[in-house]
Amino acid sequence: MSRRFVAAAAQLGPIERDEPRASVVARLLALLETARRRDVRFVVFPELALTTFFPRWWIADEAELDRFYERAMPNADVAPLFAAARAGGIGFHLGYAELTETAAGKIRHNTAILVDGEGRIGLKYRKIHLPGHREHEPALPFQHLEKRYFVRGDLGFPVADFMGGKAGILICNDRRWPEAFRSLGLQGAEMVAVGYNTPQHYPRAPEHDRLQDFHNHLSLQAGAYQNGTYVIGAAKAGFEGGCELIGGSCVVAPTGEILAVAATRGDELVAAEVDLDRCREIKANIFNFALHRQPDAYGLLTKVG
Ligand code: CDT
Repeated sequence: MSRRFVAAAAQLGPIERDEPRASVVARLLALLETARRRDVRFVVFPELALTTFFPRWWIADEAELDRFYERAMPNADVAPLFAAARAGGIGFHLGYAELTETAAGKIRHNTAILVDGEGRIGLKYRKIHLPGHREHEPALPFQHLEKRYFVRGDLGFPVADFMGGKAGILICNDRRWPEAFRSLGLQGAEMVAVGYNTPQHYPRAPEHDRLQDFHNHLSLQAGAYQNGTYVIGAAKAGFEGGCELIGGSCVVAPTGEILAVAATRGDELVAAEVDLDRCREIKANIFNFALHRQPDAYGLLTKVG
């Protein structure tokens, strides 16, 4: 498989709380069709791409909460997406809420997968850095209940052989943590898919509202450069459920340069050519880990407590 191809972030505009899966999947299919016409081989959909960003609400009714989760992947709702991707030979990344029934009860994860051009799931990741809070905080203009609605991912930070190279996944808040990117970089990641839902307004530090787009690109660009990897960041954007989400979906080169960036906060395909061999420019030079890293001096990084 050629290591040179066009990759894209498939940014999504708002998904409202009652928007049916069929309608969301139709939007994903429209973006995939645009990708096919533009000869894109890999498409990154956002975090929790099948539903609204439901952690912004306190949901006391368990049946209502369960509605936002997938119990199997693929399933009947997303089958058309898998079929279209297979027909077009297009790989994709998809974020979704995952519910697993066990003898001990329900386990909930914020999950994302890579699916290859033949419709096979090649990698699964469960979000490790879950931001926000566990309890209802009615004084806030909106909630961020990821700590309540998900448990920490239990799959580590895996990479997989994918699209002729090595690929990994981070989910939203993970991108702000250099350790998460470095965990993928240490395994040779050449392409990292990052879906995100990031509010423009941060109620605990509103003075940072104006910096949200900057911090997004700062994190994605630093992660790309410091690990010599392409990064494809895909936002859920716009006014969703009364909350404004940033856009800025982009494709970042291993040099840290943004190759393409969204111009809207709606459904938009943001595409750029990727040449995985360009990762060597960084991996063999300034961030040649074998030559220059000093892990025995980094003990503090993994010290617990
Ligand atoms: N989805 C997600 O992880 N969003 C967070 C918001 C942080 S504010 C609680 C982010 O890091 O973008």
